[in-house]
Amino acid sequence: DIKGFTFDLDGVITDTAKFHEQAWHDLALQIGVNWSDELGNQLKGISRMDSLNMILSAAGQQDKYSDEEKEAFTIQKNTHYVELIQGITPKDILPGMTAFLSEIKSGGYVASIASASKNAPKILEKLGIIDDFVGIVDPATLSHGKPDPEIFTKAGDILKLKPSQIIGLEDASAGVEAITAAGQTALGIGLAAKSASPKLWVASTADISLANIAAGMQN
Ligand code: B16
Ligand code: MG
Repeated sequence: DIKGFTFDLDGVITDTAKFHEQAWHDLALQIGVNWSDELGNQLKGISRMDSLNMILSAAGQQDKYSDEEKEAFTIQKNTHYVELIQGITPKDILPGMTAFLSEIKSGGYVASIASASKNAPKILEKLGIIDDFVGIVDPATLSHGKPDPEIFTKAGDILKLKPSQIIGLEDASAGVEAITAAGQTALGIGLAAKSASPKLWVASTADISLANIAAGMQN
């Protein structure tokens, strides 16, 4: 029986992707790397340094900068990103998710956060829902990013549940792969998630409810 949920943040609870994209876009322009929407999409769910490496590789500049210079770029990007997310309010919670979180609470389920973002606690505070989660995995403690299962395994440990008792929610294909590899049931959201064949799938967060999940689990 399902007793808990592990949540990705960006693209599942709120759309911070647009702010990540803007901050990376401005940094790319500054260092003379061409930007494309495709590149922007590839960065979803990818850690900060891995994102910078992808941007530099796309321009054939993967060996151009020292580790110190790369560190400085990620700090600059994050400072800009943190400015951009200052205005987040509870209105920025994606459709259906406020209702789903209260359904979870009244149903006696537990929830935790499996986000690659080091800014997750700050964002959940601003959304006013940090208390709806038993805990948040600290991405600084991870040896491997998604699609490795580590982050979802840790999010499941926080819930003190077995993988078979957990549904993980993800919008990125690497995230769906990570959930499935952790032995949890993947609920994929949107087209990008579909390609990784989650057991459960919805087109939008607005379609997520305990009743829809129960119906999908019977298939
Ligand atoms: P930060 P998720 C991910 O969030 C974002 O999708 C990704 O674009 C970002 O680079 C990553 O977090 C790290 O975020 O720079 O704030 O630590 O989808 O795993 O919730
Ligand atoms: Mg995501």
